[in-house]
Amino acid sequence: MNHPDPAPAVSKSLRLRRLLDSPRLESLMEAHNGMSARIVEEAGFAGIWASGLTLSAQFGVRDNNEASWTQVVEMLEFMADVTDIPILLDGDTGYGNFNNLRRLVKKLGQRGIAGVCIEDKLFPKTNSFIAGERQALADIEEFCGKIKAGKDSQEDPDFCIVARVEALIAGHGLAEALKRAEAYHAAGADAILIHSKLPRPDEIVAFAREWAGRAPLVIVPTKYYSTPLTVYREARVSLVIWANHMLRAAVEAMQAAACSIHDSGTPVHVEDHIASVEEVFRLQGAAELAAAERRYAGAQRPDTSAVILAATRGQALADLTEGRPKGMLSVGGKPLLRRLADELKKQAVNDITVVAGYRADTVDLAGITLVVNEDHAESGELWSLACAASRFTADMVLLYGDLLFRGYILRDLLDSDAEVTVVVDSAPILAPPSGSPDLAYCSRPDDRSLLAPDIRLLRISSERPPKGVAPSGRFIGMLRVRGAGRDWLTDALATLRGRPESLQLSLPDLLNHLVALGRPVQVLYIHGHWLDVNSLADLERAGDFTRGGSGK
Ligand code: SPV
Ligand code: MG
Repeated sequence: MNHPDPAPAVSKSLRLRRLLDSPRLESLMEAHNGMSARIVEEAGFAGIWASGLTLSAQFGVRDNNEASWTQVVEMLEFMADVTDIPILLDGDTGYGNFNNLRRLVKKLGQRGIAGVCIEDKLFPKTNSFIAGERQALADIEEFCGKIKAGKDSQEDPDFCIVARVEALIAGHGLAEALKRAEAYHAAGADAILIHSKLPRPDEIVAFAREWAGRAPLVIVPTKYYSTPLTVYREARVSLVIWANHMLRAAVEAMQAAACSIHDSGTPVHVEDHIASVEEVFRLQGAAELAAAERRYAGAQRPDTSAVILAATRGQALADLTEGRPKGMLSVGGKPLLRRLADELKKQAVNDITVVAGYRADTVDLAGITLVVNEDHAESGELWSLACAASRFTADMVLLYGDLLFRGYILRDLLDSDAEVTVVVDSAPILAPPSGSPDLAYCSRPDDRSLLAPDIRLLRISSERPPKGVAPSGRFIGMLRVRGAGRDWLTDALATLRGRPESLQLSLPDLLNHLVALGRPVQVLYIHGHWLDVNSLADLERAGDFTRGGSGK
Protein backbone atom coordinates (compact mmCIF):
# COMPACT_ATOMS: atom_id res chain seq x y z
CA MET A 1 0.00 0.00 0.00
CA ASN A 2 1.23 3.43 -0.76
CA HIS A 3 0.54 5.13 2.47
CA PRO A 4 -0.34 8.75 1.85
CA ASP A 5 2.38 11.32 1.77
CA PRO A 6 2.49 12.84 5.28
CA ALA A 7 2.49 16.36 3.82
CA PRO A 8 0.73 16.43 0.47
CA ALA A 9 1.38 19.63 -1.46
CA VAL A 10 -2.32 20.53 -1.75
CA SER A 11 -4.53 19.95 1.28
CA LYS A 12 -7.42 17.52 1.05
CA SER A 13 -9.89 20.28 1.81
CA LEU A 14 -8.57 22.40 -1.04
CA ARG A 15 -8.79 19.41 -3.36
CA LEU A 16 -12.43 18.89 -2.40
CA ARG A 17 -13.08 22.59 -2.96
CA ARG A 18 -11.52 22.30 -6.41
CA LEU A 19 -13.73 19.32 -7.23
CA LEU A 20 -16.77 21.36 -6.26
CA ASP A 21 -15.62 24.45 -8.17
CA SER A 22 -14.40 22.55 -11.20
CA PRO A 23 -16.25 23.33 -14.44
CA ARG A 24 -16.09 19.60 -15.20
CA LEU A 25 -18.47 17.02 -13.83
CA GLU A 26 -16.64 15.26 -10.99
CA SER A 27 -17.64 12.29 -8.88
CA LEU A 28 -17.20 10.86 -5.39
CA MET A 29 -17.57 7.23 -4.45
CA GLU A 30 -18.90 6.00 -1.16
CA ALA A 31 -16.70 4.27 1.38
CA HIS A 32 -17.50 3.14 4.89
CA ASN A 33 -14.23 1.97 6.42
CA GLY A 34 -10.49 1.99 5.79
CA MET A 35 -10.50 -0.94 3.38
CA SER A 36 -13.31 0.38 1.19
CA ALA A 37 -11.69 3.82 1.22
CA ARG A 38 -8.45 2.27 -0.09
CA ILE A 39 -10.35 0.47 -2.81
CA VAL A 40 -12.12 3.65 -3.88
CA GLU A 41 -8.85 5.55 -4.06
CA GLU A 42 -7.16 2.77 -6.03
CA ALA A 43 -10.02 2.72 -8.51
CA GLY A 44 -9.11 6.30 -9.37
CA PHE A 45 -11.81 8.34 -7.67
CA ALA A 46 -10.74 11.83 -6.71
CA GLY A 47 -12.72 11.84 -3.49
CA ILE A 48 -14.76 9.79 -1.03
CA TRP A 49 -18.32 10.14 0.20
CA ALA A 50 -18.45 8.92 3.79
CA SER A 51 -22.09 7.90 3.62
CA GLY A 52 -24.30 7.99 6.68
CA LEU A 53 -26.27 5.07 5.34
CA THR A 54 -23.29 2.83 4.72
CA LEU A 55 -21.33 3.84 7.81
CA SER A 56 -24.42 2.88 9.82
CA ALA A 57 -24.88 -0.30 7.80
CA GLN A 58 -21.32 -1.52 8.26
CA PHE A 59 -21.90 -1.19 12.00
CA GLY A 60 -25.09 -3.17 11.47
CA VAL A 61 -27.33 -0.35 12.68
CA ARG A 62 -29.97 1.80 10.99
CA ASP A 63 -29.45 5.12 9.25
CA ASN A 64 -31.26 6.90 12.10
CA ASN A 65 -28.28 8.30 14.00
CA GLU A 66 -28.03 5.06 15.92
CA ALA A 67 -24.27 5.21 15.56
CA SER A 68 -22.95 8.15 17.58
CA TRP A 69 -21.04 10.93 15.87
CA THR A 70 -17.87 9.99 17.73
CA GLN A 71 -18.14 6.43 16.38
CA VAL A 72 -18.46 7.90 12.89
CA VAL A 73 -15.49 10.21 13.41
CA GLU A 74 -13.40 7.32 14.67
CA MET A 75 -14.07 5.38 11.49
CA LEU A 76 -13.33 8.46 9.41
CA GLU A 77 -9.91 8.65 10.99
CA PHE A 78 -9.08 5.14 9.73
CA MET A 79 -10.32 6.13 6.29
CA ALA A 80 -8.33 9.35 6.18
CA ASP A 81 -5.18 7.64 7.48
CA VAL A 82 -5.02 5.14 4.63
CA THR A 83 -5.95 7.42 1.75
CA ASP A 84 -4.70 10.57 0.17
CA ILE A 85 -7.95 11.79 -1.41
CA PRO A 86 -10.45 14.13 0.23
CA ILE A 87 -13.35 12.76 2.24
CA LEU A 88 -16.72 14.50 2.36
CA LEU A 89 -18.69 13.31 5.37
CA ASP A 90 -22.42 12.83 5.15
CA GLY A 91 -22.99 14.61 8.47
CA ASP A 92 -26.76 14.03 8.49
CA THR A 93 -28.30 16.96 10.40
CA GLY A 94 -25.03 17.80 12.16
CA TYR A 95 -25.98 15.57 15.11
CA GLY A 96 -27.95 18.26 16.89
CA ASN A 97 -28.17 22.02 16.79
CA PHE A 98 -25.65 24.69 15.69
CA ASN A 99 -23.50 23.96 18.70
CA ASN A 100 -23.17 20.27 17.94
CA LEU A 101 -22.20 21.15 14.40
CA ARG A 102 -19.52 23.54 15.60
CA ARG A 103 -17.88 20.76 17.56
CA LEU A 104 -18.25 18.30 14.69
CA VAL A 105 -16.60 20.70 12.23
CA LYS A 106 -13.72 21.26 14.59
CA LYS A 107 -13.16 17.55 15.13
CA LEU A 108 -13.40 16.78 11.40
CA GLY A 109 -10.77 19.40 10.67
CA GLN A 110 -8.49 17.81 13.25
CA ARG A 111 -8.92 14.37 11.64
CA GLY A 112 -8.11 15.55 8.13
CA ILE A 113 -11.65 15.35 6.76
CA ALA A 114 -12.15 17.77 3.89
CA GLY A 115 -15.78 18.73 4.34
CA VAL A 116 -19.19 17.89 5.70
CA CYS A 117 -22.63 17.78 4.16
CA ILE A 118 -25.58 18.60 6.41
CA GLU A 119 -29.21 18.12 5.52
CA ASP A 120 -32.20 20.24 6.50
CA LYS A 121 -34.05 17.59 8.46
CA LEU A 122 -34.50 17.01 12.21
CA PHE A 123 -32.29 14.97 14.52
CA PRO A 124 -32.49 11.98 14.66
CA LYS A 125 -32.95 11.73 10.91
CA THR A 126 -34.20 8.90 8.75
CA ASN A 127 -32.82 7.91 5.38
CA SER A 128 -34.44 9.89 2.56
CA PHE A 129 -35.62 6.73 0.83
CA ILE A 130 -37.62 5.56 3.87
CA ALA A 131 -40.96 7.37 3.81
CA GLY A 132 -39.20 10.58 2.77
CA GLU A 133 -42.41 12.51 2.21
CA ARG A 134 -43.37 12.11 5.87
CA GLN A 135 -40.12 13.56 7.14
CA ALA A 136 -40.20 17.00 8.73
CA LEU A 137 -37.83 19.62 7.41
CA ALA A 138 -35.74 21.96 9.56
CA ASP A 139 -36.78 25.55 10.01
CA ILE A 140 -34.93 27.55 7.34
CA GLU A 141 -33.61 30.16 9.73
CA GLU A 142 -32.46 27.61 12.23
CA PHE A 143 -30.67 25.67 9.48
CA CYS A 144 -29.02 28.84 8.18
CA GLY A 145 -27.76 29.54 11.70
CA LYS A 146 -26.30 26.06 11.74
CA ILE A 147 -24.49 26.65 8.45
CA LYS A 148 -23.10 29.98 9.71
CA ALA A 149 -21.96 28.39 12.96
CA GLY A 150 -20.22 25.63 11.01
CA LYS A 151 -18.47 28.07 8.71
CA ASP A 152 -17.41 30.24 11.63
CA SER A 153 -15.94 27.31 13.51
CA GLN A 154 -13.82 25.77 10.75
CA GLU A 155 -10.11 26.38 11.33
CA ASP A 156 -9.09 25.43 7.79
CA PRO A 157 -10.35 28.05 5.32
CA ASP A 158 -10.79 25.40 2.61
CA PHE A 159 -12.95 23.06 4.67
CA CYS A 160 -16.23 22.72 2.77
CA ILE A 161 -19.77 22.76 4.09
CA VAL A 162 -22.33 21.39 1.68
CA ALA A 163 -25.98 22.16 2.44
CA ARG A 164 -28.40 19.44 1.43
CA VAL A 165 -31.90 20.39 0.45
CA GLU A 166 -34.54 17.75 1.24
CA ALA A 167 -37.55 19.71 0.03
CA LEU A 168 -38.04 17.50 -3.04
CA ILE A 169 -37.73 14.33 -0.97
CA ALA A 170 -40.34 15.61 1.47
CA GLY A 171 -42.65 16.56 -1.38
CA HIS A 172 -42.55 20.36 -1.02
CA GLY A 173 -41.79 21.03 -4.66
CA LEU A 174 -39.31 23.01 -6.68
CA ALA A 175 -40.10 26.50 -5.34
CA GLU A 176 -39.46 25.47 -1.74
CA ALA A 177 -36.29 23.67 -2.78
CA LEU A 178 -34.98 26.77 -4.56
CA LYS A 179 -35.93 29.06 -1.67
CA ARG A 180 -34.05 26.86 0.74
CA ALA A 181 -31.04 26.47 -1.50
CA GLU A 182 -30.83 30.24 -1.92
CA ALA A 183 -31.03 30.82 1.84
CA TYR A 184 -28.37 28.20 2.56
CA HIS A 185 -26.09 29.61 -0.09
CA ALA A 186 -26.52 33.09 1.41
CA ALA A 187 -25.72 31.67 4.86
CA GLY A 188 -22.32 30.57 3.56
CA ALA A 189 -22.74 27.02 2.22
CA ASP A 190 -19.97 26.17 -0.23
CA ALA A 191 -22.26 23.99 -2.35
CA ILE A 192 -25.85 22.78 -2.52
CA LEU A 193 -26.80 19.11 -2.62
CA ILE A 194 -30.20 18.65 -4.15
CA HIS A 195 -31.69 15.24 -3.51
CA SER A 196 -34.45 13.39 -5.33
CA LYS A 197 -35.95 9.95 -4.95
CA LEU A 198 -37.57 9.77 -8.39
CA PRO A 199 -36.35 7.11 -10.80
CA ARG A 200 -35.76 9.84 -13.41
CA PRO A 201 -33.67 13.00 -13.08
CA ASP A 202 -36.52 15.35 -13.96
CA GLU A 203 -36.69 17.18 -10.60
CA ILE A 204 -32.94 17.53 -10.48
CA VAL A 205 -32.70 18.89 -14.00
CA ALA A 206 -35.54 21.34 -13.35
CA PHE A 207 -33.84 22.51 -10.16
CA ALA A 208 -30.48 22.84 -11.88
CA ARG A 209 -31.99 24.90 -14.67
CA GLU A 210 -33.47 27.39 -12.20
CA TRP A 211 -30.42 27.35 -10.00
CA ALA A 212 -28.27 28.38 -12.95
CA GLY A 213 -24.90 27.80 -11.36
CA ARG A 214 -25.29 30.15 -8.41
CA ALA A 215 -23.16 27.75 -6.36
CA PRO A 216 -21.73 24.31 -7.08
CA LEU A 217 -24.45 21.70 -7.32
CA VAL A 218 -24.12 18.17 -5.95
CA ILE A 219 -26.46 15.25 -6.72
CA VAL A 220 -26.91 11.66 -5.51
CA PRO A 221 -28.36 9.59 -8.37
CA THR A 222 -29.12 6.47 -6.33
CA LYS A 223 -32.64 6.20 -7.74
CA TYR A 224 -32.11 7.75 -11.19
CA TYR A 225 -28.80 5.98 -11.72
CA SER A 226 -29.38 5.07 -15.36
CA THR A 227 -29.31 8.71 -16.46
CA PRO A 228 -26.38 9.37 -18.84
CA LEU A 229 -23.73 11.70 -17.40
CA THR A 230 -24.25 14.10 -20.29
CA VAL A 231 -27.58 15.06 -18.73
CA TYR A 232 -25.78 16.22 -15.58
CA ARG A 233 -23.11 17.99 -17.59
CA GLU A 234 -25.71 19.89 -19.52
CA ALA A 235 -27.46 20.74 -16.27
CA ARG A 236 -24.14 22.14 -14.94
CA VAL A 237 -23.98 19.72 -12.04
CA SER A 238 -20.56 19.89 -10.33
CA LEU A 239 -20.40 16.67 -8.43
CA VAL A 240 -22.10 13.28 -8.64
CA ILE A 241 -22.07 11.09 -5.53
CA TRP A 242 -22.30 7.32 -5.94
CA ALA A 243 -23.55 6.99 -2.42
CA ASN A 244 -23.71 3.32 -1.43
CA HIS A 245 -22.24 1.09 -4.11
CA MET A 246 -19.21 -0.24 -2.25
CA LEU A 247 -21.35 -1.45 0.61
CA ARG A 248 -23.97 -2.96 -1.66
CA ALA A 249 -21.32 -4.76 -3.69
CA ALA A 250 -19.79 -6.14 -0.50
CA VAL A 251 -23.17 -7.23 0.90
CA GLU A 252 -24.00 -9.29 -2.15
CA ALA A 253 -20.54 -10.83 -2.37
CA MET A 254 -20.58 -11.71 1.32
CA GLN A 255 -24.05 -13.22 1.15
CA ALA A 256 -23.06 -15.39 -1.80
CA ALA A 257 -19.86 -16.59 -0.12
CA ALA A 258 -21.49 -17.22 3.25
CA CYS A 259 -24.38 -19.20 1.73
CA SER A 260 -22.13 -21.20 -0.55
CA ILE A 261 -19.70 -22.20 2.21
CA HIS A 262 -22.53 -22.91 4.65
CA ASP A 263 -24.58 -24.97 2.23
CA SER A 264 -21.77 -26.94 0.62
CA GLY A 265 -19.61 -27.21 3.71
CA THR A 266 -16.51 -26.12 1.81
CA PRO A 267 -14.98 -22.90 0.48
CA VAL A 268 -13.85 -24.75 -2.67
CA HIS A 269 -16.58 -23.21 -4.80
CA VAL A 270 -15.96 -19.64 -3.75
CA GLU A 271 -12.18 -19.60 -3.43
CA ASP A 272 -11.61 -18.48 -7.01
CA HIS A 273 -14.24 -15.78 -6.74
CA ILE A 274 -13.12 -14.01 -3.61
CA ALA A 275 -10.06 -11.86 -2.95
CA SER A 276 -6.96 -13.78 -1.96
CA VAL A 277 -5.49 -13.34 1.48
CA GLU A 278 -2.46 -11.82 -0.26
CA GLU A 279 -4.70 -9.18 -1.82
CA VAL A 280 -6.04 -8.35 1.61
CA PHE A 281 -2.47 -8.04 2.91
CA ARG A 282 -1.62 -5.77 -0.01
CA LEU A 283 -4.55 -3.50 0.70
CA GLN A 284 -3.56 -3.37 4.35
CA GLY A 285 -0.11 -2.15 3.35
CA ALA A 286 1.82 -5.25 4.37
CA ALA A 287 4.66 -4.42 1.97
CA GLU A 288 5.20 -1.05 3.59
CA LEU A 289 5.44 -2.67 7.02
CA ALA A 290 7.91 -5.27 5.78
CA ALA A 291 10.11 -2.50 4.37
CA ALA A 292 9.82 -0.57 7.64
CA GLU A 293 10.76 -3.67 9.61
CA ARG A 294 13.86 -4.07 7.51
CA ARG A 295 14.66 -0.43 8.05
CA TYR A 296 13.85 -0.04 11.71
CA ALA A 297 13.72 -3.47 13.29
CA GLY A 298 16.30 -5.36 11.27
CA ALA A 299 13.76 -8.12 10.81
CA GLN A 300 12.70 -10.24 7.91
CA ARG A 301 15.69 -11.87 6.42
CA PRO A 302 14.47 -15.39 6.82
CA ASP A 303 17.47 -17.01 5.22
CA THR A 304 20.24 -15.02 6.81
CA SER A 305 22.33 -17.35 8.88
CA ALA A 306 25.58 -16.88 10.75
CA VAL A 307 28.78 -18.84 11.16
CA ILE A 308 30.91 -17.86 14.12
CA LEU A 309 34.53 -18.97 14.19
CA ALA A 310 35.38 -19.76 17.79
CA ALA A 311 37.81 -22.67 17.72
CA THR A 312 40.81 -21.00 19.29
CA ARG A 313 41.76 -21.00 22.89
CA GLY A 314 42.98 -17.40 23.06
CA GLN A 315 46.50 -18.13 24.22
CA ALA A 316 47.25 -14.57 25.27
CA LEU A 317 44.54 -14.73 27.87
CA ALA A 318 46.66 -17.20 29.79
CA ASP A 319 45.00 -18.94 32.71
CA LEU A 320 41.59 -17.53 31.91
CA THR A 321 41.32 -19.84 28.94
CA GLU A 322 42.76 -22.87 30.61
CA GLY A 323 39.42 -24.67 30.90
CA ARG A 324 37.40 -22.95 28.14
CA PRO A 325 37.88 -21.16 24.84
CA LYS A 326 37.93 -17.41 24.82
CA GLY A 327 34.46 -17.29 23.31
CA MET A 328 33.16 -18.60 26.63
CA LEU A 329 34.86 -15.89 28.68
CA SER A 330 32.36 -13.84 30.53
CA VAL A 331 32.07 -10.19 29.56
CA GLY A 332 29.66 -8.12 31.62
CA GLY A 333 28.20 -11.33 33.06
CA LYS A 334 27.66 -13.15 29.74
CA PRO A 335 29.94 -15.36 27.64
CA LEU A 336 31.23 -13.57 24.54
CA LEU A 337 29.57 -16.11 22.27
CA ARG A 338 26.24 -15.65 24.01
CA ARG A 339 26.52 -11.91 23.42
CA LEU A 340 27.26 -12.49 19.76
CA ALA A 341 24.35 -14.88 19.36
CA ASP A 342 22.01 -12.42 21.10
CA GLU A 343 23.18 -9.60 18.85
CA LEU A 344 22.51 -11.75 15.78
CA LYS A 345 19.09 -12.76 16.99
CA LYS A 346 18.17 -9.13 17.57
CA GLN A 347 18.58 -8.70 13.81
CA ALA A 348 16.52 -11.82 13.09
CA VAL A 349 19.59 -13.91 12.26
CA ASN A 350 18.47 -16.99 14.10
CA ASP A 351 20.25 -19.80 12.29
CA ILE A 352 23.61 -19.60 14.06
CA THR A 353 26.45 -22.07 13.75
CA VAL A 354 29.41 -21.87 16.11
CA VAL A 355 32.57 -23.65 15.04
CA ALA A 356 34.25 -24.62 18.28
CA GLY A 357 37.53 -26.46 18.77
CA TYR A 358 39.46 -25.94 21.95
CA ARG A 359 37.38 -27.25 24.85
CA ALA A 360 34.38 -27.50 22.57
CA ASP A 361 32.70 -29.44 25.38
CA THR A 362 32.33 -26.21 27.35
CA VAL A 363 30.47 -24.38 24.60
CA ASP A 364 26.96 -24.98 25.78
CA LEU A 365 24.76 -22.27 24.38
CA ALA A 366 21.05 -22.58 23.72
CA GLY A 367 19.78 -21.72 20.26
CA ILE A 368 22.95 -22.40 18.26
CA THR A 369 24.28 -25.30 16.22
CA LEU A 370 27.66 -26.49 17.33
CA VAL A 371 30.21 -27.78 14.82
CA VAL A 372 33.61 -28.95 16.02
CA ASN A 373 36.92 -28.44 14.25
CA GLU A 374 38.78 -31.48 15.58
CA ASP A 375 42.06 -30.19 14.12
CA HIS A 376 41.81 -26.87 15.89
CA ALA A 377 45.23 -27.13 17.50
CA GLU A 378 46.98 -27.21 14.12
CA SER A 379 44.58 -25.34 11.91
CA GLY A 380 43.39 -21.80 11.26
CA GLU A 381 40.20 -19.98 10.44
CA LEU A 382 39.61 -21.36 6.99
CA TRP A 383 39.86 -24.89 8.22
CA SER A 384 37.23 -24.06 10.85
CA LEU A 385 35.08 -22.37 8.23
CA ALA A 386 35.27 -25.43 5.99
CA CYS A 387 34.03 -27.54 8.92
CA ALA A 388 30.78 -25.55 8.74
CA ALA A 389 30.38 -25.90 4.96
CA SER A 390 27.26 -28.02 5.27
CA ARG A 391 25.64 -25.19 7.23
CA PHE A 392 26.27 -22.56 4.55
CA THR A 393 23.21 -20.77 3.20
CA ALA A 394 22.68 -18.33 0.34
CA ASP A 395 22.77 -15.47 2.80
CA MET A 396 25.09 -15.58 5.75
CA VAL A 397 27.24 -13.57 8.04
CA LEU A 398 30.68 -14.83 9.03
CA LEU A 399 32.20 -13.52 12.22
CA TYR A 400 35.09 -14.02 14.57
CA GLY A 401 33.94 -15.39 17.89
CA ASP A 402 35.64 -12.75 19.98
CA LEU A 403 33.85 -9.73 18.51
CA LEU A 404 31.79 -7.14 20.33
CA PHE A 405 30.08 -4.45 18.30
CA ARG A 406 27.25 -1.96 18.37
CA GLY A 407 24.03 -3.30 16.82
CA TYR A 408 23.93 -0.89 13.90
CA ILE A 409 27.07 -2.43 12.38
CA LEU A 410 25.37 -5.76 11.83
CA ARG A 411 22.15 -4.05 10.78
CA ASP A 412 23.98 -1.99 8.13
CA LEU A 413 25.81 -5.09 6.94
CA LEU A 414 22.47 -6.84 6.53
CA ASP A 415 21.27 -3.95 4.40
CA SER A 416 24.03 -4.54 1.88
CA ASP A 417 22.99 -6.42 -1.23
CA ALA A 418 26.45 -7.18 -2.58
CA GLU A 419 27.58 -10.80 -2.95
CA VAL A 420 30.40 -10.29 -0.49
CA THR A 421 30.64 -7.36 1.92
CA VAL A 422 33.37 -6.89 4.50
CA VAL A 423 33.26 -4.53 7.45
CA VAL A 424 36.28 -2.23 7.65
CA ASP A 425 36.92 0.17 10.52
CA SER A 426 38.38 3.40 9.14
CA ALA A 427 39.11 4.92 12.54
CA PRO A 428 42.83 5.63 12.97
CA ILE A 429 44.72 2.82 14.71
CA LEU A 430 46.09 4.55 17.78
CA ALA A 431 47.78 1.70 19.64
CA PRO A 432 49.25 -1.46 18.14
CA PRO A 433 46.38 -3.92 17.98
CA SER A 434 46.46 -6.88 20.33
CA GLY A 435 45.68 -9.38 17.59
CA SER A 436 46.48 -9.55 13.92
CA PRO A 437 46.09 -6.02 12.50
CA ASP A 438 44.29 -7.17 9.30
CA LEU A 439 44.95 -3.89 7.50
CA ALA A 440 42.48 -3.32 4.70
CA TYR A 441 43.37 -1.51 1.47
CA CYS A 442 40.30 -0.37 -0.39
CA SER A 443 39.47 1.32 -3.69
CA ARG A 444 38.62 4.52 -1.85
CA PRO A 445 39.19 5.83 1.62
CA ASP A 446 36.22 6.28 3.89
CA ASP A 447 34.33 9.42 2.98
CA ARG A 448 31.38 9.62 5.29
CA SER A 449 29.75 12.35 3.26
CA LEU A 450 29.15 9.84 0.46
CA LEU A 451 25.87 8.00 0.58
CA ALA A 452 26.28 4.23 0.09
CA PRO A 453 29.46 4.58 -1.98
CA ASP A 454 30.63 1.66 -4.07
CA ILE A 455 33.96 0.81 -2.47
CA ARG A 456 35.86 -2.39 -3.19
CA LEU A 457 38.38 -4.28 -1.14
CA LEU A 458 41.83 -4.48 -2.78
CA ARG A 459 43.60 -6.59 -0.19
CA ILE A 460 44.04 -7.32 3.47
CA SER A 461 47.47 -7.60 4.95
CA SER A 462 48.94 -7.83 8.42
CA GLU A 463 52.32 -6.57 7.26
CA ARG A 464 53.57 -3.08 7.98
CA PRO A 465 52.35 -0.80 5.25
CA PRO A 466 55.00 0.14 2.70
CA LYS A 467 56.33 3.69 3.07
CA GLY A 468 53.86 6.28 1.85
CA VAL A 469 51.00 3.83 1.61
CA ALA A 470 48.25 4.15 4.20
CA PRO A 471 45.75 1.38 4.77
CA SER A 472 42.11 2.37 4.47
CA GLY A 473 41.25 0.72 7.76
CA ARG A 474 41.07 -2.57 9.60
CA PHE A 475 39.02 -5.61 8.70
CA ILE A 476 37.10 -6.35 11.88
CA GLY A 477 36.41 -10.01 11.23
CA MET A 478 32.85 -9.69 10.03
CA LEU A 479 31.54 -10.21 6.51
CA ARG A 480 28.38 -11.11 4.70
CA VAL A 481 28.07 -13.54 1.80
CA ARG A 482 24.97 -13.64 -0.35
CA GLY A 483 23.67 -15.26 -3.53
CA ALA A 484 26.50 -16.10 -5.91
CA GLY A 485 28.92 -15.11 -3.14
CA ARG A 486 28.18 -18.42 -1.47
CA ASP A 487 29.47 -20.33 -4.54
CA TRP A 488 32.53 -18.10 -4.71
CA LEU A 489 33.19 -18.94 -1.08
CA THR A 490 32.69 -22.67 -1.51
CA ASP A 491 34.91 -22.78 -4.63
CA ALA A 492 37.58 -20.72 -2.90
CA LEU A 493 37.58 -23.03 0.11
CA ALA A 494 37.98 -26.03 -2.16
CA THR A 495 40.86 -24.41 -4.07
CA LEU A 496 42.66 -23.18 -0.98
CA ARG A 497 42.32 -26.55 0.74
CA GLY A 498 44.52 -28.01 -1.95
CA ARG A 499 47.39 -25.69 -1.06
CA PRO A 500 50.21 -26.89 1.20
CA GLU A 501 49.67 -24.04 3.65
CA SER A 502 45.91 -24.68 3.75
CA LEU A 503 45.81 -25.53 7.43
CA GLN A 504 47.07 -22.11 8.37
CA LEU A 505 44.94 -19.94 6.12
CA SER A 506 42.77 -17.16 7.51
CA LEU A 507 39.65 -15.26 6.47
CA PRO A 508 41.80 -12.45 4.99
CA ASP A 509 43.57 -15.08 2.85
CA LEU A 510 40.20 -16.15 1.53
CA LEU A 511 39.17 -12.57 0.79
CA ASN A 512 42.47 -11.84 -0.96
CA HIS A 513 41.95 -14.95 -3.04
CA LEU A 514 38.48 -13.77 -4.10
CA VAL A 515 39.83 -10.33 -5.01
CA ALA A 516 42.65 -11.94 -7.02
CA LEU A 517 40.00 -13.86 -8.97
CA GLY A 518 38.31 -10.56 -9.77
CA ARG A 519 35.36 -11.11 -7.47
CA PRO A 520 33.96 -7.80 -6.26
CA VAL A 521 34.24 -7.55 -2.49
CA GLN A 522 32.25 -4.60 -1.21
CA VAL A 523 33.46 -2.56 1.75
CA LEU A 524 31.20 -1.32 4.51
CA TYR A 525 33.09 1.31 6.45
CA ILE A 526 32.48 1.86 10.12
CA HIS A 527 34.22 4.21 12.49
CA GLY A 528 34.95 2.43 15.76
CA HIS A 529 32.19 0.97 17.94
CA TRP A 530 33.60 -2.55 18.08
CA LEU A 531 36.38 -4.53 19.66
CA ASP A 532 37.85 -7.98 19.68
CA VAL A 533 39.23 -9.78 22.68
CA ASN A 534 42.79 -10.99 22.40
CA SER A 535 44.39 -9.87 25.64
CA LEU A 536 43.60 -9.18 29.27
CA ALA A 537 43.51 -5.48 28.49
CA ASP A 538 40.95 -6.18 25.73
CA LEU A 539 38.88 -8.12 28.21
CA GLU A 540 38.78 -5.16 30.54
CA ARG A 541 37.85 -2.85 27.68
CA ALA A 542 35.15 -5.31 26.65
CA GLY A 543 33.48 -5.02 30.04
CA ASP A 544 33.54 -1.28 29.63
CA PHE A 545 32.14 -1.59 26.08
CA THR A 546 29.15 -3.58 27.25
CA ARG A 547 28.40 -0.80 29.72
CA GLY A 548 28.35 1.75 26.88
CA GLY A 549 32.09 2.42 26.39
CA SER A 550 33.38 3.42 22.99
CA GLY A 551 35.28 0.29 21.97
CA LYS A 552 38.13 0.83 19.54
C1 SPV B 1 -26.15 8.51 2.37
O1 SPV B 1 -25.37 8.00 1.60
O2 SPV B 1 -26.22 8.21 3.55
C2 SPV B 1 -27.05 9.54 1.88
C3 SPV B 1 -27.48 9.50 0.51
O3 SPV B 1 -27.47 10.35 2.66
S1 SPV B 1 -28.99 8.74 0.48
O4 SPV B 1 -28.89 7.46 1.09
O5 SPV B 1 -29.30 8.66 -0.94
O6 SPV B 1 -29.94 9.58 1.16
MG1 MG C 1 -27.13 9.95 4.56
